[in-house]
Amino acid sequence: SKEKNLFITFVLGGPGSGKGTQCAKIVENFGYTHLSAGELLRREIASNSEDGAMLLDTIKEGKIVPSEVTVKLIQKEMESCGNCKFLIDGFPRNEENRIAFEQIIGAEPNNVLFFDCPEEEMIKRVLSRNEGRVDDNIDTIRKRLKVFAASHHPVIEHYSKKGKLYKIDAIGTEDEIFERVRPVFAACEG
Ligand code: UP5
Ligand code: MG
Repeated sequence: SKEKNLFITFVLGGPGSGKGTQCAKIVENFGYTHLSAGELLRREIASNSEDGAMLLDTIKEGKIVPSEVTVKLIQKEMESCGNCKFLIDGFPRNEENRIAFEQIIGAEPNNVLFFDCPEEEMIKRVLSRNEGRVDDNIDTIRKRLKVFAASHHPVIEHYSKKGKLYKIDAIGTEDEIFERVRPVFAACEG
């Protein structure tokens, strides 16, 4: 991966903070490849992989999957890239994830978005989503929020110190929020 011209953005924020929604808009406007770590894990479960039962159990409990599993799935997606501009959505979730990515991929993100959203709003959004996700029930949502609260600070702090963090107020309409996101990517063009 070192010889390739990689450009990586990590897209972070709690459950239902709008990561996937805003990634879709970034893809439309700026032509990135969107890799949702959660989607890659759900796809792995659906494909009846060896790890499937463990992954399903971990997701139902709102816990974080072993870093190696997630990073390998991300790595597989990154291998055959055309433009090599990636949005990595919902990863890294803790310091161990972050360090494993840097070691296995041999790269760091160029920038990091953090969608800052109050818990009540995240709960409301996830409960009103209707995609049949096994983790979109109030019990699992509470567990996801606890895990998020207990693990994201060191990651955010690390990238903040490096001057790579863009904290975005995630309250407002989808379009209002995208107008806060746009300048981060517009600055990378040209
Ligand atoms: N919505 C979006 N924007 C809105 C707005 N501005 N106003 C009102 N509504 C808005 O949005 C959520 C819902 O809100 C949608 O219905 C949307 O229309 C609406 P979405 O964009 O889907 O939010 P997102 O932040 O992507 O929420 P998601 O639930 O996907 O976040 P999670 O981080 O919880 O889920 P993820 O898929 O990343 O991970 C799932 C699980 O996989 C984790 O809990 C964990 O168990 C596991 N996992 C790992 O172990 N490791 C990883 O690296 C990644 C995942
Ligand atoms: Mg998502």
